[in-house]
Formats: sequence, structure tokens, C-alpha cells
Amino acid sequence: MAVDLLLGLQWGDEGKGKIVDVFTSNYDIIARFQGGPNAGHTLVFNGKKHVLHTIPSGIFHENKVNLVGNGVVIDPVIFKKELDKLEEQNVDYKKSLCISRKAHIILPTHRLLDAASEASKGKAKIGSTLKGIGPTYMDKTGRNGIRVGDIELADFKDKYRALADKHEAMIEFYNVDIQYDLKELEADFFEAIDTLKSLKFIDSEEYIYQAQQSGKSILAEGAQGSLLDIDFGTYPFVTSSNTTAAGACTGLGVAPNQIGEVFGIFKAYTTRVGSGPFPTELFDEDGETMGRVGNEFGATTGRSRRCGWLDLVALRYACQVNGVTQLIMMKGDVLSGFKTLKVCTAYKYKGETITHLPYNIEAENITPIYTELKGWAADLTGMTEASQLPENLNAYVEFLETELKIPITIVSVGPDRKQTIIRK
Ligand code: 2SA
Ligand code: MG
Repeated sequence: MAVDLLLGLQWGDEGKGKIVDVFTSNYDIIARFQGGPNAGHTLVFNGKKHVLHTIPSGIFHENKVNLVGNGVVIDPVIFKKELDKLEEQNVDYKKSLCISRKAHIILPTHRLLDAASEASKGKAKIGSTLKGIGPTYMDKTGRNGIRVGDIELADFKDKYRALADKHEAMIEFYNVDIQYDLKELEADFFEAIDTLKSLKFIDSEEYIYQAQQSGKSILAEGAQGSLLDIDFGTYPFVTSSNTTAAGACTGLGVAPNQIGEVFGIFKAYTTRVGSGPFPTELFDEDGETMGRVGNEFGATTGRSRRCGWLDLVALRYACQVNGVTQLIMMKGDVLSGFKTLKVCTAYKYKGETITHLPYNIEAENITPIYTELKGWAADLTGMTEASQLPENLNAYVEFLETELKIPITIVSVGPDRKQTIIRK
């Protein structure tokens, strides 16, 4: 069976975790393929909120396999904390969770390097989550990384020491004020490594191939969003992995012709956390309202997210790069009460009107061109059927479908599993 993908089309925080959780009943295996504990996937059910960072969002369903693929970077300490939380909820993760031997490990010194790199950049900092993501992927592509499979080898501690020593020298080189006690960090790290060892390490590309052969259905869960992709995002203000569809092929070992449905998920407006260009960003009361009503705070760092109108130029680009086959619109409920809604359909760029994403989307180069649509007043959060949705919301959705030429099959009207409306 083909592997379906669920990907964020903006700058992350589109609501991937919630929808993966909703979709999990339709799949046998849920697999993460990139990113690491920089992700914050929020799930709400039975009146409780759960935040996952590295563990796939299918974990709360029984009899499903949750796979952490080779493209993911794992911080054992954060992973252990996630496991402890699951244990508190009586989730039997030992049966359902497995990890690719080829996934890379975030060392404590990777986190320190992330902090040192950010501190050295001053105002030009990326605004990273400080989870060590960039330095870990640098070691991966630089062919210096330590992988999950290495934990099983006799020379693991030697490998660790050699890399950590090198990192310490690099931290010195940055010449910034970073306080740390490596001994303490290492004690936590090795304790967490022991916990990790109690889980199933697998050759995940082989596992996925065999699962496909035996007719098992697989959903690949993206993290961050397309505009944070290392190649296609707003570089250098991006994360260090391929967040787009191709990343699922390399991050799981799935052949391109084995990809089935590509679910693209977006918010009815736009948010961004961290630095970098954001053409439709609002600095007024409307932006403040979106942030407040939408509870727009980073699920990993707690930072407030920047808010703005929906940017169709960027969204069209993301649909194109990912080959999106179905769209899912999140947080329509947050826009209730706005008299008028704006949607950016083109950019004014160097005196010209363009509808594609140019190389440089810095604010000073771009003026968004907006189409105005009528807002709706109704509270959507109690709605369960497409027939209940207000006329102006339907008009908004249909406008987007016409612009993007892709059906919007689901509209989410709140954070809970139940607040999910199937349109088609
Ligand atoms: P990093 O840590 O190296 O990946 O940071 C690089 C940029 O990528 C952004 N980034 C994110 N943007 C949105 N959501 C993410 N996950 C968390 C969340 C973030 C949080 O769910 O809210 O809690 O702050 C995420 N992860 C990385 C990051 O802000 C940098 O701009
Ligand atoms: Mg998030």
C-alpha cells in the first residue's frame, strides 16, 4: 500500500498533531520522518491536552505502530521525559513504539552549540528552539554524527567522548558566554540512553517495505512546515531538515512512487515563531486578536507566535513543492468575529505584481496584495456537520479552493479531536 503524508504548509504549528491523532484509526503505522524535539504537536481529547515532541501523534491509539524514522534527530533526555508522561497516562508504548537505528542522536553539546551559535549571531539569530537541531544535522551531513544503532555497539562511549570533546572546543571558539555543567548534562544523557535501550531499535526502511508488502497502511507525520524546509523555506530562517514531501522519502526510505495521498494542512491565517520574513504579518489589533484567541504560543518554547493574514502566494508554493492532493484548514474558529478577512493573493515586488515566491521575501521587498472577504460571527466550536458552517466561511473556503485548485476536505473548528468537520 502507498504511504500517505500529512504535512504542514506554513511555518509550522498548523495542527498536524491533532489531525494525525484523528486519522490514526485509518492507519496501521504512524511514522515521523524529520525534525526532532523542536516540534510541539498538541493533541486534545477527553478534556486533556497532550504535547508530543519526538513521538508520533498516533501513540494514544492502541494496536498501532508508532515509528521514529531515520530522518529524525532524537534527544534521549527529552525522549525519556515524553515516555514518562506517557507512562503517567498508562500508554503501553513499549509495544507500539519503535525507533530507526539510523536516526541521529542529539548530544548535550549539540544543544550548547545551538545556544552558542545563536548567541554569536546577535540580532541576526535564527530564533531556533535551542534543542540542538542545527548542530545535530550538521554532524549528520558532515558524517560525524552518532546514530541510535551506535548505542548497541561496544565503542559507543568512546564515540560519544570524541564528539563531545570536539564540540567543547567548538563552543570555546564561539567565544560567547554560555554557562554549563557538562558532567551533570552527561549524567542525564546516559541515564536517558539506558531508557532508550529498552525500546525496539529497528532497520526501519526494511520494516516499512515489508509492512507495505503485507498491505499495512502507513501515515507519515511531518513536523514544522514547508516554509521552514532547509531547501525551499525562507533560508536561513528555516530548520535543518526537509519538511516537504521529499523528506518523507529520505526520512523513512520510502520510494517516491510509493507516496499516496498528500494531506496539506494550513491555518486559516498565518503564524510564525522565530525570526525571518513574514510578508502578511500584522502588528495591529487584528494580529493581537489572532494570537490571543488562537492561543498562539510555541508548544515547545512557549514563545509567542507572530500572526498575520493567510498568504496564498506562499501556500500555493507549498502545495506545488509537496504535490498536495487534499487540504485541511485549521483554526477557522479563531477568525469568528472579524468583520472582514484579508487573503494575500499576490505580491507587489520591485514594482511588479507576482504570484510566485521570489528568492528574497524580506519585508522591504514585498507588499502583499489582498483580496477582502466577508467574515462570519458565529461561534464554530460546537459545530459537527458541514451543513452548520456559516455561509461566509463556506465562501472563504471555496475562494481558497478556487485559488489553489485543491479540495479542502476537512475544516477544524477547535483543538479537540471531536471538533473536526469533514466537508467532502
Ligand atoms: P530549530 O530549532 O533549529 O528547528 O529552529 C529553526 C527555525 O524553525 C522554527 N521551528 C518551529 N516553528 C514553529 N513550530 C515549531 N515547533 C514548536 C511549536 C516551536 C516552539 O510547536 O510551537 O515551541 O517555539 C518549530 N520548530 C522549529 C524555529 O522557530 C526557527 O525559526
Ligand atoms: Mg507545533
